[in-house]
Amino acid sequence: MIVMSIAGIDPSAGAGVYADLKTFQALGVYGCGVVTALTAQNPNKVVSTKAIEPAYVQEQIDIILDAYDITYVKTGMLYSPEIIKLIGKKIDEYNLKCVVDPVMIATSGGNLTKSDLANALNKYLLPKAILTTPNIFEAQKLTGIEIKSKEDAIKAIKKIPCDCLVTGGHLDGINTLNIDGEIIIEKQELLKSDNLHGTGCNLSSAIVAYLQKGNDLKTSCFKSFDYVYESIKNGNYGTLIAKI
Ligand code: PXL
Repeated sequence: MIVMSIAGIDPSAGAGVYADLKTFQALGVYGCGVVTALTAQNPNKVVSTKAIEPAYVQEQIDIILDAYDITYVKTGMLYSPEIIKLIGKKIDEYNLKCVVDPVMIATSGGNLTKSDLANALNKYLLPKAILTTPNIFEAQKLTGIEIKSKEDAIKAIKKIPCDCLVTGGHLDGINTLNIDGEIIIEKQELLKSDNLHGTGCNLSSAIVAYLQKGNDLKTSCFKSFDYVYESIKNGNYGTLIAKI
């Protein structure tokens, strides 16, 4: 029952690897965490990031997979095209099933990476992923299609080179999914909250946890909507409301 997150560190632990590990734990799976970058931030702002060298990211992945038989992996903040390319290679090498949270912009609105990662994601990673979970801004960057409505989201999702969930947090709660060519719309109630930091991280790691537990992709997405909804209700402290 072992899964892996490959992402950045947020020391406030609402987002990034620390948050992913807590979600894995809350949902009853053991998680490993490979670090791609450090950040200095709190839930309101990111003040700086420090990348880990791609060769050292590789060393972490190889030593974990030397010891553990892992299938399901999620990626979060990958920081650079070099690291994105590396993860694409590792998916092939170890036959990984990867959920890609194409982190480019935080829920708080701040850019999390210096370079434009959309091209690298489209070229090296998304074609090898089992699912990607962009918010509307990330989906816009990946496809070049401006998203202001459900119809825009459907147009964009068809251009993304893998199964995809465009999250509805910035689109009136309308989640748009493309799973095996089936377009699914799932509208959720939006909760008022002053802490939405890390909701995207928690969503994608919940999907991986539910997949590991034997659910199919669509079921894993729907169960994860409920998990994140309950987390936000609890001030976005998901582990307090473990629903196993
Ligand atoms: O939620 C996106 C995200 C991912 N990874 C790290 C982050 C954030 C948002 O702040 O800090 C490390």
